[in-house]
Amino acid sequence: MRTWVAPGRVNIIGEHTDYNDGFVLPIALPLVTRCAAEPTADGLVRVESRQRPGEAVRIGIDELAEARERLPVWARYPLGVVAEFVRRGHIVPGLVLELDGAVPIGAGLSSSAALSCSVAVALRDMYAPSVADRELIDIARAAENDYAGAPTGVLDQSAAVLCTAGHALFLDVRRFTTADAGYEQIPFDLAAFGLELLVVDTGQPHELVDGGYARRRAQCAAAAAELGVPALRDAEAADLERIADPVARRRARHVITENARVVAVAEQLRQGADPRQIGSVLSAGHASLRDDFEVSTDALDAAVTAALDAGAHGARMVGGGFGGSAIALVDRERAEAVAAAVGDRFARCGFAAPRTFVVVPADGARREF
Ligand code: GAF
Repeated sequence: MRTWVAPGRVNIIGEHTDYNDGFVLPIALPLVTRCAAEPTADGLVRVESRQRPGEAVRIGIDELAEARERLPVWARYPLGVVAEFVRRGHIVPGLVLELDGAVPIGAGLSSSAALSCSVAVALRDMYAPSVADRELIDIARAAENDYAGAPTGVLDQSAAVLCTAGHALFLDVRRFTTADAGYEQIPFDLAAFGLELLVVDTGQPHELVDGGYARRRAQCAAAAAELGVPALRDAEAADLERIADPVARRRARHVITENARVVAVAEQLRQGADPRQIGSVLSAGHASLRDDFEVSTDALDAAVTAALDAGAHGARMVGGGFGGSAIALVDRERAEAVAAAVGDRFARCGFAAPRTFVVVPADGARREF
């Protein structure tokens, strides 16, 4: 069997902007999902996951399109990718998939895209080498949206496929999805500045299939429609007063200000600025997600406040929210103290102990051996 891997991600800045045609700036994590795969000619897909012992699924490729409802939820991600390749006309004679995910599930670090993209790169290499990265990303997104029922944008799949070690990926979602342009690898070498990026996994599971994420998407679409623009990417702060509903206005304000934060951070990093300078922008992003977009939680807020109180240069929740993880930008020599301070704050608040770890920008999906 050969093995492919795809990573989880953290987004440095640019949350809930992807489905508004805006900007994002993720890095890939060193944590990956591993997909060992073998082609067969028997018309079947056999898939098992090390995280789901005893739940192996065996199904005919021609049954996939109809089988979704009776499959276990975890299996809809890998099988959704196979179904999507087939739906797009690629011939898949059969395959065996053995999955092993090291990206924590529900931590807001994009374990789902790591899973779907690891299968997608494996399938591409085995059966559809002409598929370019943009289509591969779209296949993984479609599998998650349509087959697994998770209404994501393209942030996570793009990060899982396009990111490179040592860089943050600046992605203009509209240009990328319409013209296969608009992405750029920006050096993000925190170690050179004596810095580290700390991830705090609150342990509170975040679930995209829940309604909160879909409701935010609908509110953003409605706000764009009210303004008469294709997406909130096209709106400006001056437009906000034309949105009648105060909640929709706050949602739109988050998207407009967040896009501006991505552009500002990308520009500072491009210029080679000391990343400490982006810290306050990251913290402003958190305040906006907490107050305007209302997707933070008490535990995420506690992680961010405790990290900042302990000397972090900036901190924010990452991903869709409603649980999951936060990041903190810290001086290397303060990393342990900041992690300890977050742990103390969690204990005092009665939250379960968080898991904290340092990450560096890693490579996107690839064949491992
Ligand atoms: C989740 C989604 F999957 C992404 O597409 C993105 O919208 C993110 O939440 C918020 O930025 O990870």
